[in-house]
Amino acid sequence: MEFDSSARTGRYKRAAAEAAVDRFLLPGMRVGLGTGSTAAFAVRRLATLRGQGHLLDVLGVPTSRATQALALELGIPLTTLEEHPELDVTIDGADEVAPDLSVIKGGGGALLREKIVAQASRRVVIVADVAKLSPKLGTHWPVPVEVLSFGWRSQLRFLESLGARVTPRKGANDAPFLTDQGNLVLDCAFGPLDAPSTLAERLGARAGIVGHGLFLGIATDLMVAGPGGVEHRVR
Ligand code: ABF
Repeated sequence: MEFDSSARTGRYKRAAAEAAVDRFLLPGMRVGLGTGSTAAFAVRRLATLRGQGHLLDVLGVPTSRATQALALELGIPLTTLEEHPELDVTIDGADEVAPDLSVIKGGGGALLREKIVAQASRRVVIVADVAKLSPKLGTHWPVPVEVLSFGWRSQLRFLESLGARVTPRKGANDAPFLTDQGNLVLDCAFGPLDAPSTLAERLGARAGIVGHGLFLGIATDLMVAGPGGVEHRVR
């Protein structure tokens, strides 16, 4: 599927999200609800189907406070991983998608809960506009790294030593962005990654780094939408 100039506007996100809900959600399922504008289309599609009398027994586990608020606003019944530690499917967006369905996530700052929910799910469906496709992770998007505020400058130096140009993420009024867990996010521009798994191991071994946006071997399916329609890819 080729890049289409209009695809960069994300105009196909809704088609990908709605196709994923229609294809993968079944009555009685426990569903991880992703974060971001594409995932929000999936949440809204679920609400629409519920309004038509379908999927009324589906329970959602939100991946962020923002998604929880949207689901509650739409009347979608929610549960928790404590109640249901294994989920049937999670539908979530991504910032960048590589050909092997490894993805970079975390542009919305929900990367830690998104990964926890995804790894608790039997199926993980990434929904994306074709503009998110990339030959290699890191080509178009930095890797978000969630760090404790304690010692965060040491993490910044560590990440620079790995070759990243590091930008502490800012929130409103130029204050440091805080995740739902109250941690900081350092956006790390490494450029195209030849060995994302090696980088993921290094990040995982560092005390103070509590999460990162490399989702490797986690997505099982991709619903990608572009000018030619919606395509389903399997890892
Ligand atoms: C969340 O939403 C994040 O993991 C990801 O970075 C972002 C994608 O946002 P959007 O769907 O708005 O492009 O899934």
